[in-house]
This record gives sequence, structure tokens and C-alpha cells, in this order.
Amino acid sequence: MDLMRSVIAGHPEEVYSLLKFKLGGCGTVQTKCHYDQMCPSMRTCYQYLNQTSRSFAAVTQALDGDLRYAVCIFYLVLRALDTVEDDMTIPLATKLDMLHNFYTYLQDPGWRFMESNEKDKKVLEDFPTISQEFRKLKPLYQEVISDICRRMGAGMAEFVQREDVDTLEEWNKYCHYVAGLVGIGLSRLFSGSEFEDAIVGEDTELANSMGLFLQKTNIIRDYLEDQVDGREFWPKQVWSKHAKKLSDFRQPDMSQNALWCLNELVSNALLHVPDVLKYMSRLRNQSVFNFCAIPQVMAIGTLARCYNNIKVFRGVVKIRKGEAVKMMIHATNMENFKDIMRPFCEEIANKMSPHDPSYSLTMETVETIRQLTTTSHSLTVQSTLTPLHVSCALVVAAITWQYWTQIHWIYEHYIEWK
Ligand code: IN0
Repeated sequence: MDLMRSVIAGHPEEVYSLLKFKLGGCGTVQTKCHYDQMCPSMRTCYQYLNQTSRSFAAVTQALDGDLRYAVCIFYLVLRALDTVEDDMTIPLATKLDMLHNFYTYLQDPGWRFMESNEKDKKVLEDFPTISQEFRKLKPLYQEVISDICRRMGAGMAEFVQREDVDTLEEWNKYCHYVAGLVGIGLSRLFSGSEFEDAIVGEDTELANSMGLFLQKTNIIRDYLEDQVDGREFWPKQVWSKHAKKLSDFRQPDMSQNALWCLNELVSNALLHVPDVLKYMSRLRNQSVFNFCAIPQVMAIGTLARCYNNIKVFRGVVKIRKGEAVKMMIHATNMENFKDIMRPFCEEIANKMSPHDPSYSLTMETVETIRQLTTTSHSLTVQSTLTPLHVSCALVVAAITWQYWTQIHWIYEHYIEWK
């Protein structure tokens, strides 16, 4: 299905990336974990990580040394905290108490929460397994994770009592709590592992931008899903210029207003790209680079797809699997990272209209990103295949795909946790 989607969309070169990825030839996300050598509780943690996010789990498990355990536990602990924040069935007073005290539960071997109705409730129900592994991490990692949980829990408590997000300043603040702090924590883990220089952990501004760029992209993309669930994360300062209520953007006669608001928010998110590029250029360790690069290239791809796209208000906007895999495989060094970013920036530039109220701000940012991402080579020149070559390759690909799908099914059901 993914193969066909890439071909239909006029991107047969993605077929090669999809096959390479599916056949396991992708070093970026190849796991270095040996489950058989792990204690049962750590194995369970990896199981939870794999259940919550497959592609993120793969790059996490490819991290070097003890960093992979620290990041896995950090992710699960954050998932648990996030699950508390999201659960609308928890009474407000209980929720506030839990958010403020969450970091103390890391030291309590018996703490668990059995009353959640959320899809990831397992991480709360089996929190003792996660906290047990947390307490085995080296003290420096424990301090970082605990500190981030304390600050994030307090920040979430502040926002849980509000209906919506008012100003752009507040939008930045909310995104700082739920994602910027993740960037700050991860960066301190990277430096603490000594795989990265101290400056990576010390420069909290850049680390914060890494998280803000991801979170703003999620918020922009998830407009409809959040509306359906009764949540609003788009900042009022921006949407109130174009509508009386945020939900108005769902009306067909509000399309132009909806797009102007959307474009202004995309433009705001793009402001973080220069910081993202600077942060990425400081990374020295290959596994850390891959881990950080993948979500960022997915985000710029998603933003480019969302820009001026009415489908944001009608359904789900996603990048093709083939495109995502191609990016995952290539995002392994700074030159390639820029080569992936730049065409998305051009995709936005091509969709811009001078009638758009945020045109000049977007143009300015796009121009800055253009300058920062200009490199000596480009991904597009790599494709020198003739149409005949491509057609033959597609036939071979389709046959291999069928064969592989069957083999992989057997593999996944038999071998995974043995
Ligand atoms: C993340 C981030 C993440 C990874 C690498 C470096 C980062 C630096 C700063 C901030 C966050 C960083 O990545 C994940 C990616 C992810 O989960 N992707 C999903 C797809 C999706 O659309 O949700 C997948 O299934 O692969 C991420 O989104 N967040 C996250 C959470 C914890 C950690 Cl340790 C790292 C969530 C968020 C809110 C953006 C911070």
C-alpha cells in the first residue's frame, strides 16, 4: 500500500527507501539492544516503548551506551505524566496534586495509578517497573529526569486550569513546559553521557527551540482532532484576528480566514528553524544526531504539507510513509539534514500568496532558512535513473514486497521477545 502511494504521488524513488527500510538495511534505526541480556523489568520497559511509538522506539534503541536506557526511561516517565495531564476523568484537585508531586513518585517503589482510562494507562498501572529501572540509572541521569518532571508537572498544573491559550507568549510557555523541557532534559542527558560536548546541555535556549518546533507542528496539524476532543491549543491572539471562535474554521465559508490563521502559525513555528539548525550542527555523536534529526525533518515535512492546506480543517494531514522513510535514512549528517529541510522550505515558498496577511513575515523567515540550508550538493541530483530502470525496479519491488510481508509477519510474531 505504501509503495503504491509513493508511485501514485509521482515519487517512485521512495520505493527504494521503503524496501531498504523494510528489509532492515537501514543503519539509522537498527537496534543495538540485546533483549536477552537484559533484566525482565528493563525488557518490559522496552516493550512499553515499542508499544507507544515504533519509529521513535527504534531510534532510541540505537543510541550509544547507557544513553539508550536513560532516554527510554525518560520517555516512559514523560508518557506517564502526559497520561495524567490528558485524563479528563481524574477530578481536578486530584490531578493538580498528582502533577505537582509526580517527580516524587520516581522514588516511591510502590506508587502506581489504576484508575486511568487513557490509551497509555499501562505505564501508570505498571509504574513500579518503570520507577525501579529509573532508580538504577546513574545519579546524574536521575537528577535530570526528576528535575524535568518537577518543572513540567508544575507547568502542566498551571495550564490544566485554563480553557485555552491566550497570547503567543503563553503559547511559547505552554510548549516550553510540555516539549521545550524535554529538549532541555535530553540535552543534559547527552552531555552527561559525554557523547556530546557540555555546551549542548548548557545552551537551554536552543534545546528549548528543538522541542517548541516539534510541539507547535503537532498543535497546528492536530487542529481537527483537538476540536473533536474538545481541546484548544491554537493561540487566541492569532485566531481571534480571523474568527470569533476557533471552531468557526471548520465552516466551509470560513476557508480563507482559516488558511490565513494556519499560515501565520506555520510562519511562527518556522521561526525556530535557525535554532534547530544551530543545535544540530553542534552534535558530534552519530546515534544522537540520528535520534534528534528524525523528528525534526518529519516536523518540517508536516509543516510544509500543512501550509495553506484546507485539509488541516477537514481531516488528517500526513507525510507519505515512503517520504518519511527516505528522510529517516538520509538524515544522518548536517549536509543531508539541510538538503532535506530546504525543499520543504521551497514547498512553502511556492504556496505563498502576497495577499496573505503574514506573507512578509513568512517570506523573511523562508529567506533566512534558505540561506542557512544552502549546501554544495542536493538530494535531487542523486536520482539519475531512467523511466525504464524505474519501471523494472518497481516490478521487482512489488514482488519482493509481497514476499517480505509474509516473512516479516512470521518474524514479528515469533522472534520479537525471545
Ligand atoms: C521526544 C521527541 C524528541 C526526540 C529527539 C530530540 C528531541 C529534542 C527536543 C524535544 C524532543 C525531542 O521526539 C518524539 C518523536 C515521536 O514520538 N514521534 C512519533 C510521531 C508523532 O507524530 O507523534 C512517533 O511515533 O515516532 C516526540 O514527539 N516527543 C518526545 C517525547 C519524549 C522524548 Cl524523550 C522525546 C514528544 C514532544 C511533545 C514533541 C516532546
